[in-house]
Amino acid sequence: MTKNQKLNQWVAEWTAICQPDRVHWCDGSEEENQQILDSMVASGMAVKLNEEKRPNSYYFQSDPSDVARVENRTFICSKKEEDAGPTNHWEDPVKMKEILLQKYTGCMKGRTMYVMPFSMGPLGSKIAHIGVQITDSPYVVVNMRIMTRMGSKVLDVLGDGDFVPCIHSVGAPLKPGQKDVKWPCAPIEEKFITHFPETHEIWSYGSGYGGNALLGKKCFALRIATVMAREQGWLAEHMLILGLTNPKGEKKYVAAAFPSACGKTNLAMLVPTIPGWKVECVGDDIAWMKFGADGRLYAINPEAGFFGVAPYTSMQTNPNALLSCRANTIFTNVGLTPDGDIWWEGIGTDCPAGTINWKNQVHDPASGEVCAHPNSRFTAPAYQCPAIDKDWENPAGVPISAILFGGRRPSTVPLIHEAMSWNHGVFMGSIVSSETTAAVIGQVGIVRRDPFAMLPFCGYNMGDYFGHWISIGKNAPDPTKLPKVFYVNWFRKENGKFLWPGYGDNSRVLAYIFDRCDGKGETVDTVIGKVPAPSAINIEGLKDMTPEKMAKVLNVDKEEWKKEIALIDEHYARFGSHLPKELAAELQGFKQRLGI
Ligand code: SAT
Ligand code: MN
Repeated sequence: MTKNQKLNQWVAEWTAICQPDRVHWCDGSEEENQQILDSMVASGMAVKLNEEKRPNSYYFQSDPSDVARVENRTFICSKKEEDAGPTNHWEDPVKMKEILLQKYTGCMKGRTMYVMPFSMGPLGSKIAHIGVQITDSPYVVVNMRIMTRMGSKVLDVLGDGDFVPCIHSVGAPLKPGQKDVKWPCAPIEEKFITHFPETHEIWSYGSGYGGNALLGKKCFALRIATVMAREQGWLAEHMLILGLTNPKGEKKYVAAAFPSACGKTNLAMLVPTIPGWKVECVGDDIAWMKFGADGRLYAINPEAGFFGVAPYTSMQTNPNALLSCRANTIFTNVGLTPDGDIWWEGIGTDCPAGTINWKNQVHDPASGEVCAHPNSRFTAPAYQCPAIDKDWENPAGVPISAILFGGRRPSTVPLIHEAMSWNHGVFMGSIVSSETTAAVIGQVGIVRRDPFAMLPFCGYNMGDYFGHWISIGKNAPDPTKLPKVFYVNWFRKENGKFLWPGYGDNSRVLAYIFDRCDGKGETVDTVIGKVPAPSAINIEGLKDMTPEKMAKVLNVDKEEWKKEIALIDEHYARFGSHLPKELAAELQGFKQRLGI
């Protein structure tokens, strides 16, 4: 119980609906966390990992049907369908609440209802916002404690203020005496991840998986926050934030949007291969940005941890991520070794004999099956990252000099190009496209439009969201201080092989971006924007790279882009009258440059 009447009332109301056996208000303490973990180990939900190898860390296997976000079960329930727009699934809010209230009735029988007050963003920051999640999943509680600032401290900051109410149940009530399963959840067609943008509410049912169940993350910090940001004139984005320091010790911050499982965590904490440069991490998934008193755009990371993709994270590809999960980490759907540690494909060592796979069977490397699910995850506290930026919890945020968009594109899109203006940058963001990954249930490897990497994360009409980005440029206190906008593609291929080495060598591209923000770095104008002059990107010491190969990496082929135009036309047509006229003009200008 708190002094906040609205909160007490809300909890009482939902207790009556869900009918849990117990209600537990989370204080966020060490002791509470340990108790919950111990009880999960006792019930067989969790395995405690070897204390010497992986201190205070735990292992979980999900139900095979509950391994990723479920976009076709994710709904934006605005009063009018048009306000959800063509890219979201819509349902009438009254009808959806009717359906869900039936499901929620008695849904926590036999379980504990946890009440978790949490802050997205440093406690008390002006850019931060508070939510309260109720859940019947102890797994969700221990994850939320890593991913957000969670517990009693939040209630002190909340006072009698307003919060975003987040309701979550795994949708698996227990009958008297019924034994629980390892990972309770509802069948896929009974999962609902729903958002009510007009009332800033989140109702999630039937899934225990990260993006569906840790409601501070995608549901609040993106879908509901995009709505709040539009109302209040700021930006809630699917972006990493990194600090970049050059050999002279000068520092700039960069924000970058890529779809899920396209390497945001790797870029956010990369170890540069070029001497003298340093990358530090502010966040790896979400950025909230507001203008500061000096007219610059400032970003905070609303999260407090990393919910990262495990496979192919190694001391070679991302040592800082691997070191972030050396202790105090939760692992989900990776492999479990006989000595009580974790293993996944691409971790950099051979799989120890007798390792258990994510489906709880002894892994047989000869079977062709993977040991860790491709979307298996680690949940690690951000402060454990050796490359964490000293200002990652600065309540004022960090000033952003450049914004990057990108995706996985095997062809057409060069390593990097630069927008000619803010509106052109918005155009670039609006046409982001990428091959799909295992982060969402569905087919992997098909190219789809994923504007601003926000396709599954925008809480209102995507056309209006484009308009909001245009208006940020228009209303900027000082347009000369707006970040520069770039589009990158690490994934261009020739004969099925990547042309660019990626990972730490992406620092070469970051160094070029740094120079461009200072008005340096030689460029060439092309139909899609400015690309680096042939020698503007430092390829010194890069094995297997030649000027000829570099030319392919940077090539802008007009014929390929003409083919792309048909796809952009189709994409834009979906937004009808919600497409901002500024973007229609950008597309028109692009066509003219292509001579069509
Ligand atoms: O949505 S999750 O946070 O579970 C992972 C992702 O898609 O980025
Ligand atoms: Mn993400």
